[in-house]
Amino acid sequence: MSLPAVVPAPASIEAGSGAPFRLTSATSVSGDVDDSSRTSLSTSAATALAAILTARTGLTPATADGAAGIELRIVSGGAPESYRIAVDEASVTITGADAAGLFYGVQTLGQLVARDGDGWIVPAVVIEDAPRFAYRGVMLDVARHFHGVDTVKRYIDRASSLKFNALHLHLSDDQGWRIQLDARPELTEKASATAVGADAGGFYTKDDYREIVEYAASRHMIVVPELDMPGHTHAVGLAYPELAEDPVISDHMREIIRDYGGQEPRPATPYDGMAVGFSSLKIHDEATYDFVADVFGELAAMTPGPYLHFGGDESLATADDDFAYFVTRVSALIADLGKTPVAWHEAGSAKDVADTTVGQYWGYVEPLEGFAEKAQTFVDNGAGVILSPADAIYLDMKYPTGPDLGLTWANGPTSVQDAYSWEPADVLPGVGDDAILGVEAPLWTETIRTAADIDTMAFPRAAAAAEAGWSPRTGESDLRTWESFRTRVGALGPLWTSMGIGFHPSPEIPWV
Ligand code: TNX
Repeated sequence: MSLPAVVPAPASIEAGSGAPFRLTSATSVSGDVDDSSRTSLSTSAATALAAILTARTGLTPATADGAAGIELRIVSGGAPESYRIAVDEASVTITGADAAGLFYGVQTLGQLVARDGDGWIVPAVVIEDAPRFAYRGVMLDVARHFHGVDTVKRYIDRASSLKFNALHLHLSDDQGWRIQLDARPELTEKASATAVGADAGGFYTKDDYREIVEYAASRHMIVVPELDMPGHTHAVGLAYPELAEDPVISDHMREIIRDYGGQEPRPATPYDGMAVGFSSLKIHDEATYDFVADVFGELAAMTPGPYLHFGGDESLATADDDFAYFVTRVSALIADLGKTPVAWHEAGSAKDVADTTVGQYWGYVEPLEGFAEKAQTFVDNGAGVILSPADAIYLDMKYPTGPDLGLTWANGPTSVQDAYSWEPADVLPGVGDDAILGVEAPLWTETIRTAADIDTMAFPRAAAAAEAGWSPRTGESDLRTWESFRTRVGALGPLWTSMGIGFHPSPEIPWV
């Protein structure tokens, strides 16, 4: 008998021999959800369960005693975020080691629900599951194109259903500054109105940001806010011309302008093209560090999660020594705020980067020259790395067959199989599980304008990233093969459709 399809693949799954559990209008939900002392812990799971069952089946489970029930329990002691599901004819029991584990058990249950004639069943099964990595992220670039609170919430729903637990928001870039800060109101007043292609910009008010953080928390995701610097800062110069160097137009940039169109960046003029690497903050001006202290100080106070990301990628207009000086100072400043700095791997060229800084590797599955060495700095410091290999899980890469969206620079187009076929412990030489904090799938938005665009680019490829972050390593589970993955993802089609996910119906996947 074939196993039910679960994505990301669970640590262990065994089909039961008995009859399935039948979901009916009399099915009840009970357990820690009714225990008032635990309400805050378990409401997220009960709410998620009701949402999934209603979307998928139209049934509304009652939280009173019913005919046969789904029981939600938290029993502490297990690994963080772990859960167990046991299904037989009489009951469904989900036990989480913590509230997040219970929530993930509910997500798995949502995938198990299947049609049976006119009714709905959950096949008899026992699943024991826990994540491989503590950090499982998605990144959304809200700077190249702004995406409002509702779109971000939609993405949180979708990502948390795949057991992602971090939402990295790329809040600033050359094209715009997207977060209101009381200490520096000019940023959103003067540098948020535009986006790539002269599209409308936008920004989050402090209330918007709080709403996103709270919504994410209710789905067991932290928000990792990024203010990218010292490059990617043309927009800062619109608000504070005195902090910005004039744009540096390289040959590489002329190529990008030739390939993708757009204007050359000019001082004090909004930039709406797609080139990178032309802007820099002034490195040897104390006013720059006053600015950095203001923006990260306020962001730290607004952000309950442990991480503040300061970018550091593609600072091609900043001299190497200056870049190292800047990275050293800014990482120390963030550490002094009591937060864990995160930076793109280039920041590892600064050997004095604060030693708690986590590096985010965006090179290829097979690192090009020099990339692994930079990432190694964070490993040597004991802080570790987040893996975002661009040729596998950059969700903004074009599909080989698909909509006319996305870029191709990272060995693209990127198939679903490309997104799946890599093993985290095999990317950076000598960097194994204990130095890998986790996996993150970025979605840059130069060409991505709408919530529907996000769905198409992220699904199904985000599921491949989820599996790299959550599931047992390649070779340690029969489920961790491309053949298994494509079949399991295909089986999720009806659930995704019921959730309103406009996934790309890639011909690589045998959609049910
Ligand atoms: C590279 S790789 C970037 C972004 C672009 C992206 C487009 C990295 C850290 N930065 O600035 O948006 O490519 O794919």
